[in-house]
Amino acid sequence: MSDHAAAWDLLAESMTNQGLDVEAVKDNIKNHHIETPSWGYANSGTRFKAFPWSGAAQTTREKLEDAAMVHRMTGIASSVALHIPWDVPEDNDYAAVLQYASELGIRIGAINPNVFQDNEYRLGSLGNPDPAIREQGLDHILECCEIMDKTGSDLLSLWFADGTNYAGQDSLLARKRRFEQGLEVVSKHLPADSRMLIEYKFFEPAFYSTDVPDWGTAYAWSLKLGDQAQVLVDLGHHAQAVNIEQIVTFLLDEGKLGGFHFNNRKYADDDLIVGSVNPYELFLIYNELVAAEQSEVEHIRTGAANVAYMIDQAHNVEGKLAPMILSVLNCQEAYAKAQLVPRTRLKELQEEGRVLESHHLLTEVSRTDVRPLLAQVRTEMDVPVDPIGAYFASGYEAQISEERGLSTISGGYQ
Ligand code: PSV
Ligand code: MN
Repeated sequence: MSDHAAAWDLLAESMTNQGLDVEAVKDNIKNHHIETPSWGYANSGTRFKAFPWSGAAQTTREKLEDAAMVHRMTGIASSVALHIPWDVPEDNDYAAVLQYASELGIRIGAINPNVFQDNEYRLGSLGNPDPAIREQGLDHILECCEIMDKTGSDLLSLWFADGTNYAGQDSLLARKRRFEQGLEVVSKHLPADSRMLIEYKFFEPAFYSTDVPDWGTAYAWSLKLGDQAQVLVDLGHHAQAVNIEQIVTFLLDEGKLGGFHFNNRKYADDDLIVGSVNPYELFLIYNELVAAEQSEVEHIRTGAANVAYMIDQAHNVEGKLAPMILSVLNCQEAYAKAQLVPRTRLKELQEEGRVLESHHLLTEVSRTDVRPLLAQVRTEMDVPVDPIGAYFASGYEAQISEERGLSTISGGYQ
């Protein structure tokens, strides 16, 4: 018996002894999909320097090929988010993009408008004091709604760089109202059965005020805008020490958690590999999500089933595909651990006010070595047991490096 099989037998036995349905746990892990971002496969950098990476994708076709490779290695990354205009195809031929994605065995996920990189947006997009610039931003977002139709996407991810740098620069009230007007127009143009996810960020690039600074603002607007509007939680967009899992739970109960942009950070919006700095926080977030999936309350279960799990990272010095694969795997590992939480026992301890024991129960689960479980799941899914090792052994990195070479073209962020 291989080491993996022996370790799996032991773990499966202990899971059964704890009353867990082993087959259901494996099925849940197999069905937990993580979307990757097209911009994560291209060159990117900081405001100091974008170091070119040999083989980094330069075209949308190449980004799709890379996303498909990540999917082949992991089996759970079958969709890729597009960023417009970075991913506008030649002759606007979205049918060709769709066709190529389907040949590669993947599909198009969220559509991300870009209302922050044109010179006109110096003072913002939907919050801009100039109505003509607001119109320009709005037109672009409405065009993205059409692109959703053309690509079969049911998610519009909205992130705004809008804000002000100096007190007195603009009226905070006027900016709030301009945003509300713009977002309302967007909500009326959404394709049927699609959702708009409002992303918040408390700082940067504006330094004095940010127009969508926090989940409260995104939540308040999504309430006003109706059922198709929800909140997008990007892990890098909070002040230090903010309890993200608590935000997640609140939004789930209110039916307003639309999705995630996973990444990790040490100081700010650093775009690091998911779980690389704080895997415990990632586990705690997943613990709330899995609790919601298993909730007795129907609307919480439905809301949890519709959460869009996406990665938002632009890797600058560590390569492109391997860190993306690692991020997907780290999400999967946190999800797997959260499946193992004995929820009935935890609830009993909580209700009896047994603080130390409830905390200890949760932390013990977070320390479980789920690698034999994941190895078993991957074997059953017919994907590599060691996806990172398999990626390096596949020759793909050398192949794209040779075919694509070293380019200074950035797929988005410079
Ligand atoms: C900028 O902070 C950002 O990383 C946001 O998180 C967006 O989601 C992403 O860029 C794509 O525009
Ligand atoms: Mn984001």
